Amino acid sequence: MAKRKTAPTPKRANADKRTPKSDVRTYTILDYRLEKPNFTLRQIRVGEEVRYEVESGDLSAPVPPLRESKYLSKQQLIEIYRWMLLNRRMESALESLYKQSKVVGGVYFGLGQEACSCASAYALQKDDWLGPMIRNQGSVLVRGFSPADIMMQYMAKAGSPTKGRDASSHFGDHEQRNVVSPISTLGDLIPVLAGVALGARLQGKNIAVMTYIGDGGQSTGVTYEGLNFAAVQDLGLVLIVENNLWAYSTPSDMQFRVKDLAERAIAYGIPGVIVDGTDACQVYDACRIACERARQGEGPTLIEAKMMRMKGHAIHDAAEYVPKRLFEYWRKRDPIVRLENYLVSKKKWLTADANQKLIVEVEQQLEADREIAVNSPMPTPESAAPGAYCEDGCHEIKPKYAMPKVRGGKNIALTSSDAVVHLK
Ligand SMILES: Cc1ncc(C[n+]2csc(CCOP(=O)(O)OP(=O)(O)O)c2C)c(N)n1
Ligand SMILES: [Mg+2]
Repeated sequence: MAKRKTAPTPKRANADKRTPKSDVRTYTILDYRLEKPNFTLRQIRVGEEVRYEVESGDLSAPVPPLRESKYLSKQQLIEIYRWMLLNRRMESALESLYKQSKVVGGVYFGLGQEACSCASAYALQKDDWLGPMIRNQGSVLVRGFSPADIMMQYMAKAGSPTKGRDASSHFGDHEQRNVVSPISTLGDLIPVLAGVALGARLQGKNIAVMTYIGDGGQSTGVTYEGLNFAAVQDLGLVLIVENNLWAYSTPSDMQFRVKDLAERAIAYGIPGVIVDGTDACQVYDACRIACERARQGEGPTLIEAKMMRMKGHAIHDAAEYVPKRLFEYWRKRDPIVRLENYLVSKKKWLTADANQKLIVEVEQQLEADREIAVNSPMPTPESAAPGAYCEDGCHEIKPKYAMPKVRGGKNIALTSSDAVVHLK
């Protein structure tokens, strides 16, 4: 049989030119991890449904130890552990409240991400600012909101930080706690926090401003714009990229092509760091260094925290598309269990009794806060108007209760007398 002629391989433009050594650039991404899980997933279809299976990767790898913190004292690490416990117990209380139909709207969980939220916010100082997202209720607790505040918020109670105007985590505190309210549009908090750092700079001080973005949300254009702005202005932004492997039902390897999201830092010209997001010590140390850099006016840091979203996107999502074996793998890396073992068995910084006492105290605190939240009244209709634009009543907005202006898809023209906002 005649041999088929193969077409000559096209010559690559620069194939003959050796790259001179001086043109080779190398970059460093600091990686704090003591293990580097590397799973690939295969998409499968079951009828109409799309699911995933683990295709490769060692699911039986032993759980690594926690990395020793360079900075945390025994007392500080126990405090972080307590915040993480409070974070988790509060979210399970919220789940029960939801099942009792007491929650208005949905509930988002940070299960498996407590070390990332609590240990990062713990690295902030009083003058620094925080911009939490939905999975960061732990950060919000560390920053001084009580579990009652958060539970009232989810139940839209009158006593909640937004006085019942929002039914999830859109609340902040610009006066005392330096917390910017989360913005649902993913990525939008990043330029806002960069702006906070710029504002502080204009007032003569460099501060650390910390916010979070997911593996999905980091694909947005505004993430690039915000972080690039912070980079060129040397603003003290600490951006924690929460790579929890899923964005809704999209696995992270369908979201980006780079191996590690920390590599994105190279393109911004800023330091990039990888931490195991289930190891509170690693999270804290990386955040502490990033915050110090920020306060020195040295600019932003991108920290990629690798972990796993241990529930569905929100309470309505049973996460059927996630391979069960992946859940099992990460369950063994539960951030609270790992820290508990470290404190009790490895370091012996907590006796079994002291640990039990601490857990009981957290539960008692939570029960007391749950009572406050459940017993808080719902807001009155009249309370919707005051304080919408300012707290002190310097703008008067008269409530007007009437029929809706739009009915059956038909617009009813507004007249000037319909205007109900009176500004002084
Ligand atoms: C700009 C924008 N696009 C889409 C959405 C809808 N949305 C809300 S959460 C979410 C998934 C986010 O995934 P990820 O960023 O990985 O965060 P995670 O939920 O895993 O913490 C999407 C697509 C949104 N809020 N904003
Ligand atoms: Mg995600």
